Amino acid sequence: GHRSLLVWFTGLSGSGKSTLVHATEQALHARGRRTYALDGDNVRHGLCADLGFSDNDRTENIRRIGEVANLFVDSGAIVLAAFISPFRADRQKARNLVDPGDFIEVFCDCSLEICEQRDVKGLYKKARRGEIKDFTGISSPYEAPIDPEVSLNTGELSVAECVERIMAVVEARTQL
Ligand code: GGZ
Repeated sequence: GHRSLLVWFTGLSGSGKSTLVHATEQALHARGRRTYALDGDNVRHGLCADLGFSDNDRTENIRRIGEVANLFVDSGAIVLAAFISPFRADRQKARNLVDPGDFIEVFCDCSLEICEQRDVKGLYKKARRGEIKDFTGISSPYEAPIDPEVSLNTGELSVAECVERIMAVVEARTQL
């Protein structure tokens, strides 16, 4: 079948969302599937350039991304979205935009300790020093998913293992 989907990656900064989106895209392309990836790089500089990281701005960020993602789903693509999306209610609204069964929530479950240890971009260090306010996990909340379709301990699993688990769910959903 050729079913379009919205695969929604949520987790802390540095939990592996973008890495997994790009690795999953490669796996989907290898199977001839059309994809579209949304992440901070193509959204926060344009569509959401007016938004910061207050609770209200994050909610509006996720609202816009959900709407855009839904348009790409309408176009027939498998959409992969990588955003912290810290609020359960906002993720639920994104889920409700697409047909039931067309939303796959992927929880990139990595402890704050590991994300902070890695600190790929040095943002946690800055947040601890008070140089970035409202930083997720430090001075802004993260509400973990309660019943995600896929939950990945990204601190322990390899990228390949994570992609395998995501692909299993995607394949099951698109082979109807
Ligand atoms: C969290 C922040 C912040 C604050 C800048 N809190 O690891 P990154 O750098 O590349 O990804 C993070 C990104 C988060 O943007 P999102 O659009 O995904 O957030 S949300 O879904 O909550 O709207 C991080 C960087 O932006 N960043 N300031 N205060 N992350």
